[in-house]
Amino acid sequence: MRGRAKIEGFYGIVDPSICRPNRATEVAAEILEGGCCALQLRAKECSDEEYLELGTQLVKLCRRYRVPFFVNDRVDLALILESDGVHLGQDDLPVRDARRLLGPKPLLGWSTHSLEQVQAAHALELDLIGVGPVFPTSTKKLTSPGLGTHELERLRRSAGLPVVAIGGITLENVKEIQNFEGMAVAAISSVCRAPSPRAAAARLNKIALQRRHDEQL
Ligand code: 3NM
Repeated sequence: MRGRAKIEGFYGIVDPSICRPNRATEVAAEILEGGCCALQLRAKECSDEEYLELGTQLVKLCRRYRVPFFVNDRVDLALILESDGVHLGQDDLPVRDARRLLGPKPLLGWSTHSLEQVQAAHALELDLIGVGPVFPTSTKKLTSPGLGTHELERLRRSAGLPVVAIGGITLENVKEIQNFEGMAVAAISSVCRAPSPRAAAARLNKIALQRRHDEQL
């Protein structure tokens, strides 16, 4: 398998617009305590200044837990924050250009939504891909109503890179995903809005780690 990232278990994403007001740092700390293989800041509604302020807090927390910190979409903010990785969407800077700006070190992820896009990822210098939405979600505007777990499995098998399954994943439906080999699971609303983000992250992390080898719980 290509890619330098060890992405298994829960991939935490903190979105301040989904967390209760001014609770994003607290939610990030809880996710790190609960357990995750990476933490991403996704803050499309923040100003750049707000993003950098919050990002600085999250970088510090991630360093303490030795968990890689990812910036969503923005290579410029990633360079300023010296993040461990950047996650790009299909409409962001092309992967090759992002890599040229970032240099060789930072990990690079790319969102994919179809087999065609997963196959296109084979030719790119990536460390991981997102695959989704697995289930319907209102957190991100997407044309697909959800790939479903069978299609997710088909894309996981053809990825050749660590995969982060994303989109509408909850503590209940995560169990419908059969095989987590080389795959982590990401969730925004079901963790950021949980009564205890710590407990929600810990549970998702445990399920994803236990199911890496086709184990059935
Ligand atoms: N990317 P929630 S779905 C950020 O399919 C994101 O690439 C997706 O949020 C993709 O866990 C999504 O609240 C939203 O559904 C995930």
